[in-house]
Amino acid sequence: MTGRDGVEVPSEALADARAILADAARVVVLTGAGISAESGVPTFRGEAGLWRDHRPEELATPDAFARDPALVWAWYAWRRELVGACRPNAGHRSLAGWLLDHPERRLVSQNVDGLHERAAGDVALERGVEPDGALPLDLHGSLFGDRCADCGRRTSGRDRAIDASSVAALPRCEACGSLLRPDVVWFGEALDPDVIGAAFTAAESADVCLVVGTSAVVHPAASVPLATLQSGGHLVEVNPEPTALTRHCRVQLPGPAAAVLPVLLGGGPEQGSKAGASAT
Ligand code: BJW
Ligand code: ZN
Repeated sequence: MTGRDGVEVPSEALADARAILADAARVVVLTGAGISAESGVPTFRGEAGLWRDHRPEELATPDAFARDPALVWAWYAWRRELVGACRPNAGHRSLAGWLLDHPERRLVSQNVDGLHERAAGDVALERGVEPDGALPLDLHGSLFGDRCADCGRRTSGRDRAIDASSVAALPRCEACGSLLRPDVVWFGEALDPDVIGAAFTAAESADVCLVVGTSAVVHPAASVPLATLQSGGHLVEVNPEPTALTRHCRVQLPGPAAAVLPVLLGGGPEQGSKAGASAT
């Protein structure tokens, strides 16, 4: 994981990004797994990614679940435990505070970890306001939700202990008795049309799309910033690595989100170019 302390953010790029955001009447933010990396949540791709040892089609597809539901559930039970012990970091908190300050900014997330929701709740509570303006449109569902694989009935999976030792032990729907599955969007499945529709509407009318911690290879999520671009808006990216979108960006801020966002958006070290942010 990238070191947190003393990350240098190029001051010229930082000034450009701040100016672009200050000039924008409407901003949409798209986040990916990288924003949660410094909370301890593994990303999907890359050296330390979740899929270094598993191919996506072995675990995150409807076919994989039909073939071996216990294997898929074992992976999700492990991730629930891991992510459940993680906390929002300075990047989530900074973003939540910035969104609460400006209702014309919209957060769209590919993440299923619930850390944006928790940061929004924490920051809103500290301010004595409602968290709604900082809640994300969750494109890929929630790691902590369950859904019946047959009738679609949704329930919370937060307090459910998963025994994935055999298919017989897996959780079942109380309404119809079919297997429950995690309430996430797998490859080949359609995103909720209302959610992805709202994301594109926000992106099309945005002057800027701030793209944070995503490799931008999974569609349709990766097309959200392109909608802003096609409508004449600009992209600003926060990512320690170049991505599929970098060549389209007005500004790329190379660094970890937990360090860069507090410097860019506030809620961290004031006005300096040295981003000594830490996970909270
Ligand atoms: C840091 C950092 C730090 C590190 N700070 N940054 C068009 C073209 C080609 C293919 C398609 C297309 N349209 C659709 C497809 C097919 C497919 C797809 O996109 N495939 C491509 C991969 C080739 N898409 C789908 O199947 C989608 N469904 C669909 O299109 O349905 C159509 C349909 C219509 C009608 C009926 C039926 C069907 C669904 C996609 C679902 C994706 N689901 C997953 C799993 C969710 C559940 C789970 O978690 O288990 O979502 S896949 C996985 O990838 C997860 C993520 O949300 C998603 C994106 O990953 P993300 O967030 O970008 O993570 P990484 O790891 O890739 O990147 C991390 C980044 O962070 C890196 O850049 C690092 O550098 C950076 N980073 N540390 C900041 N500290
Ligand atoms: Zn059911």
